[in-house]
Order: sequence, then structure tokens, then C-alpha cells
Amino acid sequence: MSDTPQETIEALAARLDEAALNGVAVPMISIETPDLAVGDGYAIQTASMRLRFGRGERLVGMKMGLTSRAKMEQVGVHSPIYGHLTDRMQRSNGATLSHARHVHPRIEPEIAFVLDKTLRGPVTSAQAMTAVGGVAAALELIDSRYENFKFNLVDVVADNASSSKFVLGDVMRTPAEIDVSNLGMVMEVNGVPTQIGSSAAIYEHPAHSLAALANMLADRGEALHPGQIVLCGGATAAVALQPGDRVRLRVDQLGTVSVWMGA
Ligand code: OOG
Ligand code: MG
Repeated sequence: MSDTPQETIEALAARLDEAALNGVAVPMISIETPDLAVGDGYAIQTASMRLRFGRGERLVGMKMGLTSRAKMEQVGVHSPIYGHLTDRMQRSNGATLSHARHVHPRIEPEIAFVLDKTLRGPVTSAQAMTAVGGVAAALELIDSRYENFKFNLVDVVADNASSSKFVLGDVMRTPAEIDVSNLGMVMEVNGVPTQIGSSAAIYEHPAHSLAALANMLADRGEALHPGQIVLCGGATAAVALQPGDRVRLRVDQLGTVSVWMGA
């Protein structure tokens, strides 16, 4: 652990929280405070979540990020990370989002798990899957609060892994009904297939992502709980959205999920 004072952690959390609330970019925190460790990044993330919970937001799940090669290469950070999902980040399938409320939103195709049991690491991928009640297609809207969507590992961890909004598809299958290891995923923007991939790109198997999340949380004495949603990470690079863009993701056996980026 580093010896970063708690007041520095709280001040940086407040800065990132305000940037997210206002949709206005801030400089990378690592410029001003270069000695932060990854653990400090998670402490800042946790402090920023406390600010959200204080405003009445409710935790509904967790997200993994940087679990595919394409995503790591796109942002130049090569370690999987996690973030928190709250009820106010969730939108319904087909929802309209506001471009103006975001800094520089990007969209990415994901697989979501909904847990029906407690999941506490350490676990293997197979053990992790026994806690999964449902599998769905998902879109995640990421919106780094940093200028130019540029950050290092500590910066992005502190910024709740760039998470902004997420949408689940309407089709929910049980793990017994569907093999999630290699599902085709086609993300269309304005009707044009823009990213084409497979769930196999997500940490080689989305179950591996879920287990890695449970194991990272276990290191902090935390667990996943029944009812929680887990986003396993983008299967392809994310796509920058402009006002008016319509996005539709099709996933083998999991139907479609769509959003419209309004003004
Ligand atoms: C970091 C968040 C990554 C994913 O699915 O890989 C992420 C970023 O790309 O800004 O959500
Ligand atoms: Mg993501």
C-alpha cells in the first residue's frame, strides 16, 4: 500500500465525480500526483462511489474492463481492471442517450452475467459460472473523464474504469442453455457493421473474466452478490459516437440490444 493521505484520495474522487456529473474533461490525475499506486486508484474509485451512494445511487453490479486484446491495444493499458455499476448508469434496451451530457462517449459490445448466488473468490472459471443465473447481450457506453480519452492504469481505475452507461438485451439465457465461449457479436452503427467479434475475445472466455473479477474482489475482502450484473468487458475496440448515431449489437443466441445517441 502507498502512503497517499486520505484527503488526497477524497479530493481526487470529488474531482472525477464532478467531471462525470458535468460531462466535462479533467487532466489525468497522474500528472499532478505521479506517485499514486493502483491500490490508490481503487481507493479513489471507492471514494467516488461513496459520493454517488450519498446521492441515492444504488450498486447493481460490477464491470470488468480491458479484458480483450483489442481493448488493451486501443487505450494502451494492458491490465484488466474493474469498476462499479449503479442503477443510474443502467438504461433500457432501445433507450436514447444524451451526447451533450458526456465528454466523448464510446460504445462497445459486451456479454453480461446476472448472478443468482453469492460469488466469493478465490474461484476457477468453472466455479464462477455456478453463480450465474442469466446471460445477456450488453452495450457499454464508456466516457473517460480525462482529456483526449488518454490515461494510465491508475488514472482509469480511479475513474471507475471509464464506465458511464450500460444496456442489457431482453433475451436472458441460463448457462445451461447456452455455451458462452464463442458467440458471434456484430455491432452496427447506423446500419453498418462496424465491429465484428466473438465472446471468445473476452479474456478468452467470459467466464474467465468473471472469475478474475471475483478473485480481484477477494483480495480486498469483497464478494459478488445475487442479483448483481457483471459486464465482462468489450469484445472489440470501442467506437466513438456522434449525436444521432444508432447502435445495434447482435449476439448469437442472445438477440439484439440497441441505443440511440441523441443530441
Ligand atoms: C477503459 C474501460 C474498458 C472494457 O470493456 O474493456 C472497458 C476504457 O477503455 O476507457 O470498459
Ligand atoms: Mg466495457
